Amino acid sequence: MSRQITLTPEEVVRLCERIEGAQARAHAIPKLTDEYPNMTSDDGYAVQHALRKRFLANGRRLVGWKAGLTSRAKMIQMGVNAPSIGFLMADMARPENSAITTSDMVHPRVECEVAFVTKAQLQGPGCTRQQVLDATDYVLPAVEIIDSRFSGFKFDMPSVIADNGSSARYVAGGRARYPADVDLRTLGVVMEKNGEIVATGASAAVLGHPAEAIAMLVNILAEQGEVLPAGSFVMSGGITEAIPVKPGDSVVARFQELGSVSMRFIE
Ligand code: OOG
Ligand code: MG
Repeated sequence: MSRQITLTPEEVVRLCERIEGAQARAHAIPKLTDEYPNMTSDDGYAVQHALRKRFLANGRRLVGWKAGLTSRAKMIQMGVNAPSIGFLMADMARPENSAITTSDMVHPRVECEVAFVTKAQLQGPGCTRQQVLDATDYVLPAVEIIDSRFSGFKFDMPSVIADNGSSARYVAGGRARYPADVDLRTLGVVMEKNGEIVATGASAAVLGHPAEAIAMLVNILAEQGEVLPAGSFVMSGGITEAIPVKPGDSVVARFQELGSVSMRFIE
């Protein structure tokens, strides 16, 4: 499959710097396709790749990846029709039950996800759900805090991919389980904000089975000539729509069989 790149290398660097600045200063920018209407998803991945190289060069550590836009609820909420992937750095993690600052984000939202930790390398193309399950050490519940850098949280595929899939923070916790000990299709989740239920769902909402999202991620990595190393932390995508949060909010995500993940938000 040939990649469709329309941006010049100089434009990739320029857009990478624009995204990096918006992330670092938490300010919203217009979606990239306003200026580059012919941008493709492959162009988006070229910008994301440049961003990852820049972060690594700055001494930041890669811990894993995230699949995004893998449930219908998320695709409908964001008006897109395909999944995407993004990378996760160690410094994006926040401890369970901690106070998470919001002044360093534009318009954060929370979503419940099943996370996988791998014990063997996974490689595409053609990676399957079963290969993912065989390579999984354990699964655990996670909350991703996404924060699009685009005005109004509105974007299209090329733009959101360049913005690293809106990745901002993540909190893992609850109870780790072996994948063979739980039915990963039927896990119920309840998201509470300030004691009220704001979203509910079941894990099958993620491509029928969350391991399917990890296989999809591995296959997208393969298109970029990359593998998923053993020991990776990988999030499979929001099960329900994402919920906006502001200072003062407290959030609990309760997962059947996997326990719960809590956090609160401060200025
Ligand atoms: C894109 C990121 C999507 C998920 O879990 O679906 C994502 C967005 O909605 O801003 O992380
Ligand atoms: Mg997510």
